[in-house]
Amino acid sequence: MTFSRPSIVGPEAGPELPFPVKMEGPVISGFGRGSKELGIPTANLPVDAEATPWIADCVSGVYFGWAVLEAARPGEAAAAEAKGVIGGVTSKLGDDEDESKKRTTAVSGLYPMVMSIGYNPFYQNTTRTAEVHILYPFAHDFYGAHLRLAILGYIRPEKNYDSLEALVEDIQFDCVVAKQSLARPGWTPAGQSTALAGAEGVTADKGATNGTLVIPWLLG
Ligand code: ADP
Ligand code: RBF
Ligand code: MG
Repeated sequence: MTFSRPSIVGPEAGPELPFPVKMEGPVISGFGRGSKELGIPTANLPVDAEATPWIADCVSGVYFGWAVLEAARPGEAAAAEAKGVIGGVTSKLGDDEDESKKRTTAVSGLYPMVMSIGYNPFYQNTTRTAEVHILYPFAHDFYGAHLRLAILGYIRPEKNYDSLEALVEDIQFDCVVAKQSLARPGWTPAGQSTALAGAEGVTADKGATNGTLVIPWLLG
């Protein structure tokens, strides 16, 4: 299948209002439909009317931006760890302070993301969900970790599909759109080393920090 939609969205200079939009919360369990098996695991966030009043009125569809994953928040890290989900490396590590730091920061960082907000017509959900696919191949789950999002732009409305393959293909193209759109300096956080640098299909050099985008609340 060929795609007629553009592979880069949003103005060259950077995000425009109402973006950036903030969303954050602990990574919770989703419907467990096997997104992971499809190669597109999605970290689900609580849709909370108080924390994100805008979400009830926003257009359902696909958005993109940056995600800060913090596996090291007191409490959350401990809870996630108790469930054995962070890193999966606990058995290899001792309990001294350095080792525990390594363990809880194993997945922390700034990552490009693409997300879906809506009812997923393909599955006919009755409640609205927010699910984030981080564009980085993690080796392990991070349920319970704190995820903070800077949503920077909108890609497309949500759709129904004739087949699961068609849905997956469209999502894969969303990932290309997000990566290419975020690779522009006006869309890349200033002074940061991001997982996007050196990503396949992206021209930024490894470790490049040529971004000019400033979002004060993104990093903490
Ligand atoms: P669920 O239905 O519980 O959301 P998924 O199959 O969507 O299950 O998998 C989501 C989980 O996979 C996330 O909560 C996270 O712990 C893990 N995960 C691993 N890699 C990624 C990734 N690149 N993006 C998002 N989640 C990921
Ligand atoms: N579900 C839909 O029913 N229609 C969509 O258009 C749709 N777009 C999505 C785009 C992205 C980037 C992501 C991460 C998910 C999307 N979903 C959509 C949700 C999808 O059905 C869900 O993640 C399933 O669990 C995948 O098997
Ligand atoms: Mg999910």
